[in-house]
Amino acid sequence: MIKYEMPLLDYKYSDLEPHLDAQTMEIHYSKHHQTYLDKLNAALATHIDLKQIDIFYLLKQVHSLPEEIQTVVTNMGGGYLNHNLFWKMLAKPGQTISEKLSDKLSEDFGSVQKFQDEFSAKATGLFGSGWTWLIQNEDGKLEIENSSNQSNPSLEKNVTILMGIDVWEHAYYLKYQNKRADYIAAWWNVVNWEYADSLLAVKE
Ligand code: MN3
Repeated sequence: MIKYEMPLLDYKYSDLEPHLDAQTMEIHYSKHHQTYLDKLNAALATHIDLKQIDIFYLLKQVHSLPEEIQTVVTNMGGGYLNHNLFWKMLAKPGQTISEKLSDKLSEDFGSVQKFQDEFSAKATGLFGSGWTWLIQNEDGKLEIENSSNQSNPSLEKNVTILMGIDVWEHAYYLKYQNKRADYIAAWWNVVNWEYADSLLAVKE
């Protein structure tokens, strides 16, 4: 039997105000994320022989699962995993960026500002629903990548995800309506730089 649970948040819904409003946070967590989880668990409950493993590894081997649940596990399991990551990648406003991360961003993008501009442009330009990620590839280089729907690059290749933004409309529509660029600009205020720094590998 295999069953996943909602993660706990390290902050209150209102802690990311005014950048991410409490109502959007509450609906996003308690309705959208909860629904991904419930539908994932419901699909898995039809196969009680499956063993509990981390959701990341379940998704990595989704093609070895019974065919009739592969699509629902990809979509709902992907949504479950991505939101687990998303909440951890957010923090109360006021975090500063470490020297280690700032140096690495400057090395790979020219400057922290250039990285942010490139990331914002990529997230603004993503067509439809999806995510924009900062990843560190196998060679140690930082890259920005988009994914559609509820996929993410670490499910397809050997990379580390350091940062990511949900650009599905449900992530911002209540406060920002069609103005995705405004949501992205506000999101920079609640990026968890410490989390990204903790995952950054630096070659000596
Ligand atoms: Mn979402």
